[in-house]
Amino acid sequence: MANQNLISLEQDDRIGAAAARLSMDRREFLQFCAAMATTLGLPQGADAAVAEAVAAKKRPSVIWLHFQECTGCTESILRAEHPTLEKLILDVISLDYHETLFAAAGHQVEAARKTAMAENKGKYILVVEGAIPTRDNGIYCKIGGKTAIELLKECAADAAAVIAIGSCASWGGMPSTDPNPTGAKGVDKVLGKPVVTIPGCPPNPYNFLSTVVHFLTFGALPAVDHLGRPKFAYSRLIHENCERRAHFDAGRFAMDFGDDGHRKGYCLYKLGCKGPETYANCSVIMFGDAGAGTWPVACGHPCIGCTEQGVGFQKPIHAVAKLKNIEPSAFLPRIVEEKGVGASLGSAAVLAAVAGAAAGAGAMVAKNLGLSHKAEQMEVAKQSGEKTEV
Ligand code: FSX
Ligand code: SF4
Ligand code: F3S
Repeated sequence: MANQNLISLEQDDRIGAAAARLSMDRREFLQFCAAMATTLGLPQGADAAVAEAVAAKKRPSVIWLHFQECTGCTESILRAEHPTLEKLILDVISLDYHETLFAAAGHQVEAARKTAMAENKGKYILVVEGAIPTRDNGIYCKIGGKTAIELLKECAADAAAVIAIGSCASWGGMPSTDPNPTGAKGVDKVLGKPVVTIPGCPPNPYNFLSTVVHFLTFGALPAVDHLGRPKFAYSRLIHENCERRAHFDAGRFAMDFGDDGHRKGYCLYKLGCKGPETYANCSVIMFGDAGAGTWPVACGHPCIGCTEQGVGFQKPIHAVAKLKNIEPSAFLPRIVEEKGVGASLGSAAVLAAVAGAAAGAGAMVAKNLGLSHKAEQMEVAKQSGEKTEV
């Protein structure tokens, strides 16, 4: 059923202004906010609050630190293929310190950080990208003459909230892989208190945006699990929503890269897929939003568990995963779906919102599921008008 509150906002001037800023029309903007509310698992009616919060342009100040990492977190946000995602992120926050994006350098940049911290004392969001080297008093990463440990503690002291973005900042990630020569640790270990973590190497930018939008709308970060991960994004195993799950259940596995099963899109479990022990929403909202259902498993590569502490960068890529629990698939795929036309994240999420479905279910409906090679060939042939044998 249509949400009257949201629809009544369509004529609101603030909505018009926000939509114009983002090069969307009003309806697209409202649909996107509805999708965001759905992804966050908010109750019906909260979509209007999300739209108003984004349109209000309160723009919390964000100080973004970089430590031991590859800058992939930043890249994944800036290279988001959805035409509005990176715009939205840069529109909803005021990015007052970010080493990769700053044109200035040296003392000017340090001054900008200190000014932003002083002017927004107690109100800014501290985003940390990268692990913190702790061995030998942290000398393995220094910025502006300070160790990562010193800088992190200084910036966290007056922050309203701390978000560890990426697996490195969340739990050490790749730099902490054995033998961990620099003593790389996650932000929570160095600060000695829990923080919100958005793991992934790199993390999905949509999860970061949704977390910030939640903060904007409610003045608080979203509910998290025992590892600080927002529940809206990390409460399900990848395996529960995987498009290849029907093959897993039926015992159809790719045994080798390029073999018949691999070509047919069979389950990648026996090639080392860590989906059964990795909590993340990649299989629901996909990744990279390149418009064709892109995420590791859809591309034919097993999930390496990049979000999951103790799995990503720890277990050998092709070792088989531990089956954490065997829940029934959260989504039962249709037998024949058109393959290769996955919806963009925005449109898929909008579908979910419009259908009033559970978060992300729209994305699953919109993309291609458990399709056998033969069925796919038949579908393609049907569309091109060829006759096919059944
Ligand atoms: Fe890189 Fe970020 Fe991986 Fe780490 O993402 S993509 S190494 S999680 O901190 O830059
Ligand atoms: Fe998907 Fe991997 Fe699970 Fe197979 S093992 S269904 S490829 S998540
Ligand atoms: Fe990472 Fe696996 Fe998702 S490798 S991006 S958690 S599918």
